[in-house]
Amino acid sequence: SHQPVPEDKFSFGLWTVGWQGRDPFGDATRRALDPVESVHRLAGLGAWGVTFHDDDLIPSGAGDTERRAAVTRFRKALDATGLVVPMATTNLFTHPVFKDGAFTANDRDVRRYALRKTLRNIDLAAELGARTYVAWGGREGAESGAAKDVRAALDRMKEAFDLLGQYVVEQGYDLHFAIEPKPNEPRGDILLPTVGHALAFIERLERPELYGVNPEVGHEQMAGLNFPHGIAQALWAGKLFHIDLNGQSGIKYDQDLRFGAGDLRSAFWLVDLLETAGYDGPRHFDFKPPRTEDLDGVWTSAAGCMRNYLILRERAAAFRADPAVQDALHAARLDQLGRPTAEDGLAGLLADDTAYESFDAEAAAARGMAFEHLDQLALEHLLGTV
Ligand code: GLT
Ligand code: MN
Ligand code: MN
Ligand code: MN
Repeated sequence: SHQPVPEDKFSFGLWTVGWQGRDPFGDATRRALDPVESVHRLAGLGAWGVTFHDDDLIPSGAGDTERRAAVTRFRKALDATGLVVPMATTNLFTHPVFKDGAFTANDRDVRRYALRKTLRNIDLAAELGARTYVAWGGREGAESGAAKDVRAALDRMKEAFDLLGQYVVEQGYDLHFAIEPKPNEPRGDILLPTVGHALAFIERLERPELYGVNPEVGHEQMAGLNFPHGIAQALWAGKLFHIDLNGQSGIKYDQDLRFGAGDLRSAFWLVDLLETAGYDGPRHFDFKPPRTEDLDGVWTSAAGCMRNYLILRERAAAFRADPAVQDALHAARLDQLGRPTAEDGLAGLLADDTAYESFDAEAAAARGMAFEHLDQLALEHLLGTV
């Protein structure tokens, strides 16, 4: 069935359905949503979890009493609906103080403020039971050359993440971090622009095991990259801690379309990968219902994200189960790719005449790979013609 249930682990950011449609050229087209209202609506649609930035829940500048009241109301809504908070994050991009970044701002006092703001919300994340803390460094970057010493900025980025890691360890929180890459927007160029950059950065941290990635579909596609390939490498590295699902049509501004819109073929292969790899983390939607929509359109868009995932999950499973596909996979020699190249070791490889001296490269070159047949079967399953 295409009706989502909590076991599907679908989650939404408060800022997604709550986006009022403000863009660089136009004002808001929708009223603000009360987080409590969003929790109830999402639960009604079959979602499992809800996520937030500190500022989505607690108006910035709120005093302690107002802060407590906001958290208490939110928790009541969670208790009433059964929705969980699998992840939380910090808003280090909206306030003008972050115009040159947060953890890597040139101004040291801004960096210290950003860390304190994050540490404060980590306490709230732990209090609400979150297991993952996302860090999207949207303002960490530059529009010009000499203004940012990138090596120094990476030193500061590492310093920040090491301090955050130390804090969760010292507090005994069961929380790990997921770094979210993005190539550009809002900065001209953002640091840690792709999954690959983030994975390499993580290995330089003091406690690499505490950090993984939170790749977003559209962000990798903005860089022209193959999203399922990036996800496969993150899974291979044991670093897929979280994922932001949405839609994007090619290399342009960050569209944040509902999941399934945009590059549908890529979405099909993504769902196929997540499901066959046994990824058991949240399926988190980070989309923006277009500003053409009223609130009915917002909930239609949110429901569509989940429904499209479930349809693709069904189509991908049917593809894998189809005997014709199994034959085609065999003809395409996927089983051979799964086999080590030299079980016989280096000595065996060197001693093997058939590997080189008598290897017939012309005959091997003449073998067709039969990939077109396999891909046509995939397309037919996606289109629902089989
Ligand atoms: C912001 C950004 C998203 C990030 C969120 C987490 S906020 O909307 O565009 O991609 O995932 O900070
Ligand atoms: Mn995101
Ligand atoms: Mn995005
Ligand atoms: Mn976004």
